[in-house]
Amino acid sequence: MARTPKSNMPSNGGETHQVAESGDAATVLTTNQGIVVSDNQNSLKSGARGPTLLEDFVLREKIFHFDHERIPERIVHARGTGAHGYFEATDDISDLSKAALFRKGERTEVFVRFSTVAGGAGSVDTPRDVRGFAVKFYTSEGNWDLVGNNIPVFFIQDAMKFPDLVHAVKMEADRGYPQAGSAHDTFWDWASLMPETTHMLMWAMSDRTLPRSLRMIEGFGVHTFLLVNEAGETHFVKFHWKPKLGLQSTIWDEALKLQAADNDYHRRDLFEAIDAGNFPEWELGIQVFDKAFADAQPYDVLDATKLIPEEDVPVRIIGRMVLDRNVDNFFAETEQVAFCPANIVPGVDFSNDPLLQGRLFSYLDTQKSRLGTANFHQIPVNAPRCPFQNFQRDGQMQMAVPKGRANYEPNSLAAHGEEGGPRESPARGFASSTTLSGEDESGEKLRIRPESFADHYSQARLFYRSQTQSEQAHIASSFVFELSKVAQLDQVPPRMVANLRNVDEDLAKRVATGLGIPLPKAAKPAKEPVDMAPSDALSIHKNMKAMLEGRAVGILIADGTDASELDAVIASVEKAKGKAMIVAPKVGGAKLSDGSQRKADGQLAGSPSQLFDAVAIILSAEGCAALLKEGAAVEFAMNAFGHLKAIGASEAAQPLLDKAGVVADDGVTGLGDAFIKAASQRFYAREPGLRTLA
Ligand code: HDE
Repeated sequence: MARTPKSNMPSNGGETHQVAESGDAATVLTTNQGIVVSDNQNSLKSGARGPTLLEDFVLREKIFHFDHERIPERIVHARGTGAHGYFEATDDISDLSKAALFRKGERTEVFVRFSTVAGGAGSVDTPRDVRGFAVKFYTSEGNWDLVGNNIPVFFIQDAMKFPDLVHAVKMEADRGYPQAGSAHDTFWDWASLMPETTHMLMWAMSDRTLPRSLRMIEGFGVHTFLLVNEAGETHFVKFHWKPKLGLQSTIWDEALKLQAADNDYHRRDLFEAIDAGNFPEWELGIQVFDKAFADAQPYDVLDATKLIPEEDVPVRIIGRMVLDRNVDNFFAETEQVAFCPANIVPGVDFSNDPLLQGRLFSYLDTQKSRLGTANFHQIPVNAPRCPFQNFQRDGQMQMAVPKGRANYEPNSLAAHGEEGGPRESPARGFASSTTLSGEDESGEKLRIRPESFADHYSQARLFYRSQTQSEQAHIASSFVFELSKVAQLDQVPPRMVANLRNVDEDLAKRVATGLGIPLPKAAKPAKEPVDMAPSDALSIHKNMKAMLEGRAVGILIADGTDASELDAVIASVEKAKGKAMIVAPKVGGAKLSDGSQRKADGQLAGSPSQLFDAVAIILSAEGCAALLKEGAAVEFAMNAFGHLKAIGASEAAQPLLDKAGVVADDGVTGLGDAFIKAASQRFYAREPGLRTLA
């Protein structure tokens, strides 16, 4: 019984057929072989209620393709989000590097992927975790991948330890939890036995791992690299990304509550900002130094657990990166993008950092396993934008169709009038320059850690002592929180605190007191730490910008809210380049004082204040009375206060503030200019009155 469904006509199953309006080949649904599909709702059966026929190639192809939709997720950095943009060189550094992308005024297309490290692809956006900051530059001389993090140092010094680090931090082998977090036995067991992790742990326990937005994080190349100029001269270099919106982090309680409010908080924030034309932007900076400087430091510049204080080598800004286009397809682009630190262009080179050297192998290997073929470079998001050709052939999913017989060289095919294929170019080609960098490159074969890598505590101390009081309290409290989750309380936390005694006595005492354990004997350091001059660049609080740009203000309203007050707040938030979001008990909105109905951007129950940077509460007396009975409204104010945010409130909203325990301070204002000024910042001084910090 043949059926020829008409446009949008329900079929026998109550399903809707959406039929192509014209026979145009571009709009009709086809199989992967280009056969036009006549029915995308029903499989081919023998009789209306009979068995499905194996002959149904449309069904078989559709299900077969679906069965293979997933690919292995990244072993680390599985959860991420990406965007397209461009890099523009703004300063002439031809004396340092011959790379075309650094020529002043040159624009290079980029793809950036931000990620968390420990969690699976389906985990949440806001655990306490390092953020990956990977940039693929499609330069005119080939692809350069700067695969960095939002923290300038790393947990380990040698690639040999990476699988151990990752096994320890990811969910535990026998029980499959916890997901996306380091607050568990195996991580701290391992970390407390590895003093070289101490500096990175300080960063990981700071608010750096709780970013407010991916648009408000720094990025770092971490390793020391080399810049190479036309004359072949080399300099050491460290790469830095500095966000235009300044640094901003959430606080721990807020991050926890964000996990309940919006699992996709960071990816949504990035996507919506780009979608609205508010393109995130970073400056690219370099710290350049030579062998004489490197040799004079108390640390080794090849050791990825060390940074170079910006006070010692200032960061010179050489370009800007703007992300101005969202992906069209998450899988095709963000999931399939394959970063490899080994992708490098003439003018940049690797140093002998043993962690970097290991990465040069790992990423190519992982991409082959993840994407299934040596031809992953042909996927559009990975393909260079400049011409590329060689004699590599075949393999799974070969997309190119090379012509002719030239798949080897040398060949003399051109002499017979055939295509001879490409040839090497000593003049333009990449020539390794590490022999010029002054590093050791000859000697015995040794499995050894250099003596110059032995100091594990001086820079951890430098980091801690460069923080504000509030930041120090956050660090101490996170150590307490994480170590409190460790079951072997008598073993692991004392071992960790023993290491912390080499960082800072006060920190160690705070953590021991917070855990309620006796202060253990200090661990014996491999090398005695030294005091370094504190560096303001290491503090988030000293690098925040008081601005509403890029931030969101949640405005709680209810029936009876004064329309002109509401409009005035929205106008002043938008004038300050902030985003005003109306929250009401019902998403259909509220009936305002002037009788008009105002639609909400979010329903109160699903739009708690942790989603916003500041809140305004604009209520009439009746509206306030109604909201006093709503737990979500009381929590809206209570959490905004607890998360150190500005609260601007109408007079009639006072009973709600009282019920929420909001007490007057600089961040609690009326609705005028004072609120806009307050909304551009956080009120860290409020915190000690609100919760016990270590
Ligand atoms: Fe990675 N890392 N890593 N890593 N890493 C991966 O590659 C690895 C390291 C970083 O958005 C993997 O494609 C080793 C440092 C980022 O796709 C894998 C070592 C830094 C991303 C891998 C390190 C990073 C990765 C997993 C020690 C900061 C996400 C999937 C020798 C400078 C890239 C993949 C993206 C991803 C290996 C250490 C940053 C397995 C062996 C240090 C941002 O290849």
